[in-house]
Amino acid sequence: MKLYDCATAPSPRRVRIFLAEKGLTIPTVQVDLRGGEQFTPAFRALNPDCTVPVLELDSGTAITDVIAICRYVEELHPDPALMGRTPEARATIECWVRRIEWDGIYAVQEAFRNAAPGLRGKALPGPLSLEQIPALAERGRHRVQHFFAWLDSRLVDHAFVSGPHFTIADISAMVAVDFSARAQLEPAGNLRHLQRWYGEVSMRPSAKA
Ligand SMILES: N[C@@H](CCC(=O)N[C@@H](CS)C(=O)NCC(=O)O)C(=O)O
Repeated sequence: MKLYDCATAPSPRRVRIFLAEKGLTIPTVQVDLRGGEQFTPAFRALNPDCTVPVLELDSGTAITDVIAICRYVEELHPDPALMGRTPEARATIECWVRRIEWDGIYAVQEAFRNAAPGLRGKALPGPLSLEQIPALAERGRHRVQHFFAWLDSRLVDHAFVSGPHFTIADISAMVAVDFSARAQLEPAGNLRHLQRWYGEVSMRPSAKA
């Protein structure tokens, strides 16, 4: 197995944290996204979407999605469970993760990629050359604040996003919060439940991954 990674990118970090929580290390190849290595013919042959992370299996199969990679690893190494042990837990954790992706990670991405000077003509990850749309950056900023308010309310009476246990939902939400700092959109200090949770999850050794 080989993990195609980029140390500075949020999506592969979700996988790195997941692996660290499992106590696993996988040989890693760094892909220089700033230098455009994701667009080389060799990388396109592996992943035509030109994104990381990619988990390349010994069979040659390439898994090109964060959650699909985590699912594969969870099935091979069920402990500690990070994606739920029961059908109910698995389904609800998946709901939280999708919500965090749509309303959190993609909202930060919308705000960041439509405004960062270095991403002109690259408003979305992937092979398409798309121009930035300032109104989308503005919309993204608004959506991120809505997401943080929701996350804060979710954490009022839950230790972690999905309940009493740390899961992939916490990994995803923490990465969304850290990603928001790149767009100067960090959650406000008065979101105290979010801040309590963030202080705890970001102190876990895996957060350094
Ligand atoms: N489908 C992927 C998308 C991952 C993604 O967006 N990766 C970004 C890094 S965070 C990327 O590779 N960007 C390449 C680029 O911007 O050209 C997933 O969620 O696993």
